[in-house]
Amino acid sequence: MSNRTFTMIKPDATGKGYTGAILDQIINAGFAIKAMKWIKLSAEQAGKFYEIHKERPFYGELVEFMSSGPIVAAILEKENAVADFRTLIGATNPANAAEGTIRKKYAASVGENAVHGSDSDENAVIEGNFFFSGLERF
Ligand code: DAT
Ligand code: MG
Repeated sequence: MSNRTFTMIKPDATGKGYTGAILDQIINAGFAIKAMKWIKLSAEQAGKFYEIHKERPFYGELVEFMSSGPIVAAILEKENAVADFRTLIGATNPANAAEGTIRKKYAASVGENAVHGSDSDENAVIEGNFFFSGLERF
């Protein structure tokens, strides 16, 4: 089991000024930041990141949203990182997310849901490599 995951704080959350509070909650939950950057994706870059969803009906909306403002991308380390981070962020739809989770507290809708978390060890590596070179992490 890998001890790393990949996250993004999405444009809804950065735009509402939740970045600091979300990073606080992530760090307080025991995740160490191994790489981090504040960037704005182009529609082309967002489309490539979410290519796995390109047949889903919400793909266009997702790409437009993810390129609408700045994001924070980060690689996180903790024992059981992928599963524990998914627990910390809560269900995709904030209406179904558990009390106290990041999405419950900060997300407005299923489409604009504040944070991303990798869904497997394999995707955590792929997604981390999408954003960070070897020089940018440790
Ligand atoms: P998750 O981000 O919880 O892994 P996912 O991989 O199924 O969820 O979907 C990726 C993102 O796509 C999700 O964070 C928000 C968006 N999305 C998912 N389902 C959606 C829906 N029914 N309507 C609009 N956007 C949706
Ligand atoms: Mg997913």
